[in-house]
Amino acid sequence: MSDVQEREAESAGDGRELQLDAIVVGGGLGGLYALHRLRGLGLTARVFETGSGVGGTWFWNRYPGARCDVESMEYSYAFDDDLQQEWKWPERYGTQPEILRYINHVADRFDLRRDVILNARVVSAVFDPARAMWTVRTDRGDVARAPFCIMATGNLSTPRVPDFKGIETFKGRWYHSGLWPHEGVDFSGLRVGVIGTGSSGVQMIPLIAAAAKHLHVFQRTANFSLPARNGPMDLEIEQTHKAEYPARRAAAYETPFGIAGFPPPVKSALEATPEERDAKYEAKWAEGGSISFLYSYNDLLVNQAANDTASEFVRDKIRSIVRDPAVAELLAPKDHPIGTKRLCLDTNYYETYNRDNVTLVDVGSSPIQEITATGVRTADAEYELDAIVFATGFDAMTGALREIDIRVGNGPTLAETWAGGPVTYLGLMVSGFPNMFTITGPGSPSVKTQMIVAIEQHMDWIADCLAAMRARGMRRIEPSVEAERDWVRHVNEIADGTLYPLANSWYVGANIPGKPRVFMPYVGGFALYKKTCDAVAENGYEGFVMSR
Ligand code: N01
Repeated sequence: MSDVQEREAESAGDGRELQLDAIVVGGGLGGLYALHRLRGLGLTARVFETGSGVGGTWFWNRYPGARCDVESMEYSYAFDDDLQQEWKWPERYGTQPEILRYINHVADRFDLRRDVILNARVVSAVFDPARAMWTVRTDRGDVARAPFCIMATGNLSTPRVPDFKGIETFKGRWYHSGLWPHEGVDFSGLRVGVIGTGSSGVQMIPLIAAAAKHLHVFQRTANFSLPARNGPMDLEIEQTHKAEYPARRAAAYETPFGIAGFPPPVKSALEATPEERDAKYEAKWAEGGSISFLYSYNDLLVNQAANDTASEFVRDKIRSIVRDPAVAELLAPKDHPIGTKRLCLDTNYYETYNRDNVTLVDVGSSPIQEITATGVRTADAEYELDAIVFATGFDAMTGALREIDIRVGNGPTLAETWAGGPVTYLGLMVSGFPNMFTITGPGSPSVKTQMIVAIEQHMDWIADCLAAMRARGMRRIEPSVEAERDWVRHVNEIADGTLYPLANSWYVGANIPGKPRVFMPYVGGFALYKKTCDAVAENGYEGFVMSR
């Protein structure tokens, strides 16, 4: 495959037809690293990206307050030591503009842009079994062919606005957190409604409240949020971290979530006295961050009684911050154990409900009936608004892949194959879809880790696999049905041993009406997962079928 020459042939539509060694779908952190690794193997590749710039999640999510919930010193590529030594992060947690600047820097520094085709949404990917060749088409007419296709389509890249009646009649402006206007939005003097209180809502609500004339927050389900304790980068922490970077990155591979520096807890929450527990939770609350808090004890995510102690601690914090007891009670989550939905990190989220210009509307008990010309109508009231923000989330983990017409010959699409929920082997490949890799696909740790660690581990594995195939003269690879079935069973068994499935989260697709309820990420821990992937490779790609 390495000697396949790139050629630009007759254009189809407005686009170009390309013959490549590999096609990458998505120009975010995953797609850019894929391109870098493919080039390193001497392969020709192109990245197709819907956006007008690189960056994926960080290109689209420009809402006020958008910021990473993993600390800056961790949330970056590890593959180049000069890069990680030279880049300076100004704050403990990176803002969206800062992270986007970093990604653009990487694109320039490694000369990636010349192989990224922007403004090109991939609409289909069809594999010709006779030629062992993928043909990928975009919405603007590009056609690219390559033996390998790498889906770097992201886990939270398909924004979803609920199917509210009357939305087209609204006379004001409306926005989705994941499709934010590049020029920003000026909310000053406006009556604004935010629908949704997940990570996006929790981050934007304090800032919109500060700008708007009045803010109504429409909450269907309360979410747990912890203080981020953001601030300027501590220079001593930065220097120490940089001095230890290679060791820390290696150590991250030995952790459950891909971040070093959190000693695993050895004690059950139920073995501690109430005073001990309170002191520990209090210290973690003061320190900020979600991993540290959930790592207070070793059973918070597997034992309901243990979890109750942490959940109740945070509920009490909410009650102590929010002055109106009725509002505090509405904000205190009671329907899921803490940590089983993605834990939010905030700056002044609960404090915001003490402002005179903020009203919490419980749309759990009185659901939104319709969007009207002038605002939102719930079962028992009407709210006049000038602007509505949908912080209503994404068709997570499978949405972007299901939207592409992916098929082999005239066979069923990937969406049809996954009608009952995603099935993969290691979250890396799908049986029946040869030579298609998914970066951080469902069934891999993905969203339960530091995403960039997961991306690098996946793409390193894929690059090694492609090199091994080349060395053996193999042209085709896919998982066996048995290996895939066993992996899916294993992913489910591990999830069932935790409290995660108890929550109506996007991890199980609960936010998308009609989506099958399947727990999608692998929660056995990143370290164990990586060892499994490595062992599979060492054993001659056990569970995969290769052919010439
Ligand atoms: O989306 P969400 P998100 N009527 O799905 C509500 C990552 N992220 O964009 O819980 C009324 O979490 C829904 O209510 P309910 C992070 O992994 C990271 O906030 O389904 N409400 C919920 O409150 C995160 O988890 C960062 O009852 C409706 C909200 O909308 C993931 O992205 C920042 C509704 C959606 O919450 C997604 O977060 C931002 C309806 N019909 C995002 N439909 C950081 O790094 C939905 N909702 C910090």
